[in-house]
Amino acid sequence: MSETNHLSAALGLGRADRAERPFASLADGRRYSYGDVDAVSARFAEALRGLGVKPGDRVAVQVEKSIEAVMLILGTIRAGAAILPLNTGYTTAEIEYFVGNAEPALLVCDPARDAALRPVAEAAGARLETLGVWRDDGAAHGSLLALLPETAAGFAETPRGPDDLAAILYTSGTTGRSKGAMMSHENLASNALTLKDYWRFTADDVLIHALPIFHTHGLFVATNVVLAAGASMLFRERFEPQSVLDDMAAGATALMGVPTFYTRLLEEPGLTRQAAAGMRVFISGSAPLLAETHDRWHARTGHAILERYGMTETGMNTSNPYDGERRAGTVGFPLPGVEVIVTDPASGARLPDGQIGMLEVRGPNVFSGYWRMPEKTAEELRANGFFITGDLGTIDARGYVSIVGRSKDLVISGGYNVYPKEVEGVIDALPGVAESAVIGLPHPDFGEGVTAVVVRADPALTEQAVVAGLAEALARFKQPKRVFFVDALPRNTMGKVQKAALRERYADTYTSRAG
Ligand code: MCA
Ligand code: AMP
Repeated sequence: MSETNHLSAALGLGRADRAERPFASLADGRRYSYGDVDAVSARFAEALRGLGVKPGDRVAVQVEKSIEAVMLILGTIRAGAAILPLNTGYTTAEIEYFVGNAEPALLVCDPARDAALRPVAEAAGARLETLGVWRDDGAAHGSLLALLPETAAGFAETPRGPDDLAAILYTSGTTGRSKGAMMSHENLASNALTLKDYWRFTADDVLIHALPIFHTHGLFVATNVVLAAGASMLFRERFEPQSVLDDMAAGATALMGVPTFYTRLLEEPGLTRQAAAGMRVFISGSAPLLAETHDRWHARTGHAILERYGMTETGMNTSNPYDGERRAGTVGFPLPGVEVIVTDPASGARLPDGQIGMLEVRGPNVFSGYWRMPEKTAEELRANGFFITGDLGTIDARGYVSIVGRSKDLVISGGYNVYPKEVEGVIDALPGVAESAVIGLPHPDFGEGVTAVVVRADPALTEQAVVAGLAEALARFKQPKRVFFVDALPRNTMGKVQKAALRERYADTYTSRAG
């Protein structure tokens, strides 16, 4: 039995020697030191214990981004439970599935969602608490803050070993329902420490944190790298280009973002070489960064964006180098300790460098399986430890990995994954729809725009009616930006819908219009 809490120790929580150092600075003027992080997250851990949350239990959280939410997440880890973060865009129907599947001991939501989610929690046998913010400007505090003990003096973390469950992250699938990727303490700890070193984060760094904290990028990359380095962050509730420019002027050294951050910043006249002069590194991931964006950024700021590649199931796999050439259109080298190979998608046989095939990854970052879905786990995680990513790529003679496509039917919109199969299922169930195909089309802002092509059973069905019909079932970012009607979907001789033909036909839907 482990004596320490593995992830907490890797992130340096409870380390007395840095208690005075700054951790987070908020837009409303509040500041948190590392001593505050230790004290407040310990109080959250004690509150969870008081609510009966036991080691190994799941704590599901759907709350707006706040520093209180960060403390709750850290407190969950320190109490030995597993965190289950949920996108704030998910509808009640979507949450119902996750909570039913993961059976958390506790569901924490925004005060405004209490009425909608209480029946969901009750049906799953979970307790429900609400989490607001600590400000006294009329903002709701919620029930959980009132349960925190005044202090957590003498707090002892629940010991957890490297293989113990730290988090469950749901990712949709190309078939069937969403799968909960089980991340261990070592998965998260190893990745945070590796990235801190690879990207040279130190206690002097100041990260602009403008990503959501319910996915890997904002939580296990951005926040954990800051913690592991003892660095600090300018913690922003959402991404706003002007606020990023202000933060760059106010002493920030690093930014992590999805490509949409960079394309939106490029629209700002204030983005200049001078504005970026204090910055050490700009990092991009979660979706492909166009080489054109990389080049424009370099020309405007003098900085080469550092692109990396990851997945929910694996954390980060590859990264362009800190020193050395950051090659546009590539995702760099396998991270230390991570193996990346290219295999024949049909046979699984390893392919020589230079050929295009399935990217497979193995390392301490790779998850242990999908929650209660052993068959799905066996389909994607080989017995030899390699995870079949569903991304098609190649490795060049110098070792740079490039992603050239996906074998999985997936759309990535503004860094959020949307699985066409899930959207098609909901559209097909609408009255007046015969069948549908959902595709991703080039989109100037989101990279890919979710688009539906529908065959009507009722000729009077409108685009507005289709989108309105999805509101209860699907988060906004999954809903099609446009719906087109056709008499029949193009199919090949096997009867399979030819999505490539549809993508070609509607290719300039978003790019030919302004914005
Ligand atoms: C917002 N909308 C979107 C998206 N975001 N639609 C499609 N895709 C999106 N990503 C909708 C809004 O609901 C709104 O709809 C309309 O688009 C305009 O919203 P806007 O105010 O422009 O959006 P925003 O709030 O500024 O958000 C855009 C964003 C955000 C900043 C790019 O989507 C974002 O923070 N994305 C980051 C996602 C992320 O962290 N991914 C990492 C996953 P309407 O007005 O019609 O209601 S982790 C991962 O992928 C792996 C592990 C990895 O490698 O990192
Ligand atoms: P998620 O399921 O949200 O973890 O998304 C993971 C997927 O995002 C990967 O399988 C890739 O398809 C994609 N992805 C992440 N980073 C990059 C990148 N730098 N370039 C291209 N695709 C990426």
